[in-house]
Amino acid sequence: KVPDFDSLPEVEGMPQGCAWGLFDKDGKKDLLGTLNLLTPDVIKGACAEARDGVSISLNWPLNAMGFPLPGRIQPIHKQMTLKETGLSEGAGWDDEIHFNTQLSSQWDSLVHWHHQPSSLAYNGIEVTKEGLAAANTASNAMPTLDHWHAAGGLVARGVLIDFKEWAEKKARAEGKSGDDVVVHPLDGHRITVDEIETIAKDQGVEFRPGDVLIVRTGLTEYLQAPTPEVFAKLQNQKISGVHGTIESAKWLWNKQFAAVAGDAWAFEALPPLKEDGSLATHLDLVLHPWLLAMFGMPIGELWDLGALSAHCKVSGRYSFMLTSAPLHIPGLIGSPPNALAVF
Ligand code: UVW
Repeated sequence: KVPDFDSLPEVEGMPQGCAWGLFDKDGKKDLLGTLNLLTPDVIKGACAEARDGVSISLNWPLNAMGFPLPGRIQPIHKQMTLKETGLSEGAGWDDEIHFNTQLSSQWDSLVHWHHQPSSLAYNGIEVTKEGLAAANTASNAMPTLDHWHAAGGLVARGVLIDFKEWAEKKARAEGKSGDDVVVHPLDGHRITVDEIETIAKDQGVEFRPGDVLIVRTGLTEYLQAPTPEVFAKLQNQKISGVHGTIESAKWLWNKQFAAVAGDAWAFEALPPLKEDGSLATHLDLVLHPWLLAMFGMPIGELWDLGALSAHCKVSGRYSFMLTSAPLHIPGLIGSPPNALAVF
């Protein structure tokens, strides 16, 4: 049983609620964080969700972001005949890819965002270039995504919280119609834990320890082929997501989620807010440092949830078996999730 936020053992120099050391074993620093909640019983429960023979990919194409982003290059995908590679005169093809792992569907590993005042990552680990450059996963002491492979990847019960669907249903129930019903993911709605609980109830789903919480705002569906309206809204830099507050962080820990994910840009709503409610910068993100660095809870972003939403609506089932295996590259900071929802 994992202690709740207020009962977590004190970690010197860190605020209450820091989970460093909790999953350490045999004197070795843990590198998996809340993936430790995926016990054999939890995985068996997740597998029991796969009973309808339906599998849905949650992966946005690597090149789906319909416009350039500062600091995050567009993927370069080079396809070559075997002759062009110099390998063989035979007929056939190879390809090479160069991409930033944060531009499309992704996992943020536990080293992507640190506890800002200390610059320490999960478990108090100081992340260094030398550490990240470890030649293989076994010698890599940074809590990066490649360690998931030694643990068998991620198999968990996924739960979709379809905020967009619920908010638009609510708008219709309030008598709105036409464009007034649309809850746009670029209007910067801050989804509270009360709303998540209400949506779960409305969808008839209950959370269990070890679940992966997946929140849909509809964002990837709007970004793939951006209209002039989308470009105009992007200028405001208001992106819907889970409300980035310490209350949200506490709730996410206390629910014992193995990970969280969504189609939002940063999972948490942007821009972040300061404690007095005024707009802040990325330095003041709340859920990134709390989840990744303090809890060891991976964050999934820009997952493509349109087809999942449609299936959940038709089937009335909002829980499923979720599988995900990041790329296996030692020192991997972010990765396409290769995520599947199986019903
Ligand atoms: C933000 O852009 C805030 O998040 P990430 O770096 O995880 O994409």
